Amino acid sequence: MSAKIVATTPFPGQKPGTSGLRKKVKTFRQPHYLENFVQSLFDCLEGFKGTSLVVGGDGRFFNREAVQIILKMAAANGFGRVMVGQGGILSTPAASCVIRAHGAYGGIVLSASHNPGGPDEDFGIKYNIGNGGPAPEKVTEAVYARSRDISEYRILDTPDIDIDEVGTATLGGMIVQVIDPVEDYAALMETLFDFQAIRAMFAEGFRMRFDAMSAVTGPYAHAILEGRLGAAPGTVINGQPKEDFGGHHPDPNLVHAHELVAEIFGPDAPDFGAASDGDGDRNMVLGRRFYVTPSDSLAVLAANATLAPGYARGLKGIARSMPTSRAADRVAAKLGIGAFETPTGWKFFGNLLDAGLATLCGEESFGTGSDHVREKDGLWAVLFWLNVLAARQQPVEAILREHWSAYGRDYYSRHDWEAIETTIADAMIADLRASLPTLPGQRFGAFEIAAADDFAYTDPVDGSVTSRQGIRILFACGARIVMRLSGTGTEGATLRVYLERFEPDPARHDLDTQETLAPLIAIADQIAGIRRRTGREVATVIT
Ligand code: VG1
Ligand code: CO
Repeated sequence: MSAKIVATTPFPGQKPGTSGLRKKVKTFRQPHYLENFVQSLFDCLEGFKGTSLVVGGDGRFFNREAVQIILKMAAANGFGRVMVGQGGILSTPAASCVIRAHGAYGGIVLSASHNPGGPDEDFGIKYNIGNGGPAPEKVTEAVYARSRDISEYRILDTPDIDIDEVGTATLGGMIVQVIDPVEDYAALMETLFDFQAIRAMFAEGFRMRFDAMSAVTGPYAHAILEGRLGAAPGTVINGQPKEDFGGHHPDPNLVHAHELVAEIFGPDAPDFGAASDGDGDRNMVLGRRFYVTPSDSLAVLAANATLAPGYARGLKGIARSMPTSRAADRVAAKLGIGAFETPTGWKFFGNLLDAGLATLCGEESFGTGSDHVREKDGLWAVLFWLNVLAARQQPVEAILREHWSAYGRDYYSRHDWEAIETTIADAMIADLRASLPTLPGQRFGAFEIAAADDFAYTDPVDGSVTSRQGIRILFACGARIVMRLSGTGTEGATLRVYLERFEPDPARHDLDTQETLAPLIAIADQIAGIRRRTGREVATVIT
């Protein structure tokens, strides 16, 4: 068994986005394509000979083939050991957990997250560093640069290895350890949350539904919710990972998690509902006939954090991505702890977590997490909510209403305009940027623009600056519009419009969200010319 050196030519356009490299499966299956990326990555890493690498993915189509390629390339490049999830499965947060628990050099996660899977759909690959978090920009930029002048890669010339049985084998000089993908993760969760109280709540008849969306969290949810916590069998739906996610978008929002949403807003609704995305790092949380916005979820968990044993000593700080509503900031202010505003993408939280500046982090895009790993973590958020519910013995809705009474409510919505022609989207953002100086002072009915900018972030730990992270339009009344282009789409461009309006008065906490935000929706359209430029009338997805 010998390492083969294969001559190759670079592929253009392998630029990784906010979460690694995402392309159509067809693109990934071109000869040498995946290999080029993996070799470019290994070429940019130093001192990994003999160390461990963690590998796993969300189980989507091409996951298994990709795992085999990576195993053979890791062996040919000199890794000492690869820890791979059984069947090639590891959720993103579990991969982060395994990297940290075993002191691995880093990890490769195969996923395109919420993007659909299947032979004609999406695939993705991302690299996580030794702290368990997504590779920082300087690494992804280096990999991209390397992929543009790569001329050869190393791979072992050997048959595929069995990854379906837990155990250890060798591949060339490298050890392949097939691990239970749930074990380390479940053990970590038990240290953070009051499993006994949650178990008692289920025993008393508390009902929940968890929609794994035929993606990676199925095995985790079955083992933890129905197994360790004793939730009734059937609590987990769509719990079997499928290569095409059953033909759905594994995106836990009101649009895509329709089966769960129908039940939670239906006649015999359970007490609590939740869903997770393709790779298990996102979460949607629902009470009986009640939707919790991700921004509110972060704020409520922060305000109630000390109810969970893992956070009983309090929080160091709270970080949120820029487009996330400012609900969490008010909790941080009340707790007297730091509040951080970062660009979209979990990698920007890494330094804050490592430096002990923040404990909880969240994104409006259904991502919540903490310093227990270095990724957002869907099931963690669900368990955190269960812990809060078990401790407070109140319905989700009552908890939210009390929270709004104490802190005010942020009406919030995101409108996604998907698959816009790239040239149109780019021109729209360029024109918006150019118009920024003219915006302050402009009036639209009762709404006057107080400030407008293109968000730039200076990392408080390493001083690095990330600019052009989204157009922010702030109104004198405190309302806000944010517009930015998605970095994770695989088809054309996606414009994301984030709308937000603060309402301190509890007598006005029962309004319809879209109606309340309607003036802002109209202003965003007027300023950016969305309908005129796209020729469309409504956003593709509204959450
Ligand atoms: C989206 C979300 C962002 C998230 C990113 C990765 O990015 O808006 O908040 O961090 O997806 O999420 P964008 O650039 O398309 O807006 V995922 O679940 O990879 O897991
Ligand atoms: Co995800």
